[in-house]
Amino acid sequence: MRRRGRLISVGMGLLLLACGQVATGTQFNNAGFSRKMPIRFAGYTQSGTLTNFPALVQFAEGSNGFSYANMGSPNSGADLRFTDSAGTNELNYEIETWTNGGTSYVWVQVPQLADTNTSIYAWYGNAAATAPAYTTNGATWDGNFKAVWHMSETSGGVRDSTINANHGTASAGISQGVAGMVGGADYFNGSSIISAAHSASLEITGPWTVSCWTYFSQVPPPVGSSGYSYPNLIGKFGGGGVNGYGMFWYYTKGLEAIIGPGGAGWVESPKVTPDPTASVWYHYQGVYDGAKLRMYVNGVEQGTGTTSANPQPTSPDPVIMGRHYGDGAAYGYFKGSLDEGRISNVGRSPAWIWAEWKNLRRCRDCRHANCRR
Ligand SMILES: [Ca+2]
Repeated sequence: MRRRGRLISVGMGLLLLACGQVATGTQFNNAGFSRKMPIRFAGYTQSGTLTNFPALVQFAEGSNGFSYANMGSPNSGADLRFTDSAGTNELNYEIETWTNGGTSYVWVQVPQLADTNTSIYAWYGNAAATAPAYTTNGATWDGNFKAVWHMSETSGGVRDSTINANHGTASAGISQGVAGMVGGADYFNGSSIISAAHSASLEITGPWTVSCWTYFSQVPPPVGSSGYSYPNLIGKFGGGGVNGYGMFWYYTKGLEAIIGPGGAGWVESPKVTPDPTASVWYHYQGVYDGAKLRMYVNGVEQGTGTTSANPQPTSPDPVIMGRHYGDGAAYGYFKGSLDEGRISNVGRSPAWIWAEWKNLRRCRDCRHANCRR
């Protein structure tokens, strides 16, 4: 039982964003949790409520009264819990990286991100608490997410955090765990790829959104033996390359979102303008809402979209990151780093796209949880 008077509230008014159907978690029992910290998403200035939005929350020693020493499991974060602003509805979360004494990155499923007053609570300080199943079973990512690759591994596979288990395989030449936007990222050396095998969950033949943070080491990307370069950032193409969806560097044109509607050539979004600057992180989102194909850079739409048709099936071809659909040696590879790759089977709203960019951008700029910018 919780002893009255023992619960300590720490941190006031964190300005993080700073860093369908609403998911309903279990009723939270705060017995045994000695700390309670409010987190306010004051940076969300768009109109429109975002449902089940996975928000990045940072924890850092000394920020807003937070100390790892006050946790029951400071080495793992196993006693971390989140609730809605009422303190009753427990929220799904996933730890991307946890560093006792350093900065830790946690994705929290916020039921409704509505305005600058949206807030949640973090709870901790319970040595008896163990990590709930939802922290590792994909529950933080609702059914619209078909793949989420955090790319923080330092070796082995590239894990998909969703329930779909679309795990990626890194070829030789991928350096895992390099500096990224959130925790680690993957570096592509100009002759390497990450691929994720075909699955039913990735066979999208309607609206979609593909996103990633991208750091080009070379612009335009290095050419292949043909003298051209056409590497995917993230793309799933099949049918000889004329079916599918993704974001792609189209030689002489630049970075675009592309749909293969089958047989009639690709449909291309307006290109990214201007071309990216090398050695800078950008957030790219390719979005098809069932009518128009659009490209966003750092939350801003490029042009006004292109009328498109649905992507056609790509089975049995995989998702490919970093290379042309069929032949990297001839048509080139991406050289640089990718972080936080995502595929969804909905066309995300402009407010959602903006919030995904702003949330990470602000966390990266702040580097600590009590940033006031
Ligand atoms: Ca990452």
